[in-house]
Amino acid sequence: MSHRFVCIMGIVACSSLAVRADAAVVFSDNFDSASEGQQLTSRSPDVGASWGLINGTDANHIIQSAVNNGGKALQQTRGASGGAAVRGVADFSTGIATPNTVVTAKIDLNLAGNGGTASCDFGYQSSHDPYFFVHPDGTYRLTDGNGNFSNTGLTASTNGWDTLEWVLTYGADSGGQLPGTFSFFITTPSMARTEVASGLNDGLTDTGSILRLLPSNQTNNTAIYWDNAAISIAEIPEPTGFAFLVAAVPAMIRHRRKLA
Ligand SMILES: [Ca+2]
Repeated sequence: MSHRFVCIMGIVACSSLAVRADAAVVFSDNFDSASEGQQLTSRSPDVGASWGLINGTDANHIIQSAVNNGGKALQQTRGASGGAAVRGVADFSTGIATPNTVVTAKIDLNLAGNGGTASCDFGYQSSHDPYFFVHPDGTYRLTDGNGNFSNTGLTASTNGWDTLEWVLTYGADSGGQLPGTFSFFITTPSMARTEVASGLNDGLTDTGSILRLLPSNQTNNTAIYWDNAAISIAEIPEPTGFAFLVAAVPAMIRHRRKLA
């Protein structure tokens, strides 16, 4: 192997290492460290800034172990006349909308056979947060960042844990805003992780907006359950070591032919 080839391989290896950072968790809560019966808003998430009340009362949001997807989970109860919603806010310094990143957000939902429905917003988008919701007919529906609705055609489990997951890609900054597109994945007790939507338009997000999740109970007189909420951010590799190799090897071969 020529000295020049070894040099090029060395550059490729370094370039790969430099751009492939692991995803950083900027918000997470599995609720397991809470005490039985504790109000959600009285504690901080495992990772991230805070849980805040959006709708209803603190007593509508209790951490318990009777229904859980590991350890403890959040019970969200909606009364006869009021909403129930909370907002989990990511870390203020790292959990922000950043150019050329992939943001993954996940949360587990259990309707616990109570006839309830639910929704959850994700992101921070100035005009319209993308969100999923369980329609009264039981199917998972999505909105994009422009408020356009789509039906995944999948029915929410009535008594079991479903995992809902956004994978959102932010592009380059343009005038202080980030264009984004996202895919949506659902896992149920009877279905492996499945992509049910892709290429949805997230609209424009102000660069530096703090990321958040907003789980909400949408049916009066029901209790629903949430567990394992998380948001992570990974940088998009650019250019990848492989792309560099594809570009570099033909040039190297041409160079060697000239020398021969
Ligand atoms: Ca848990």
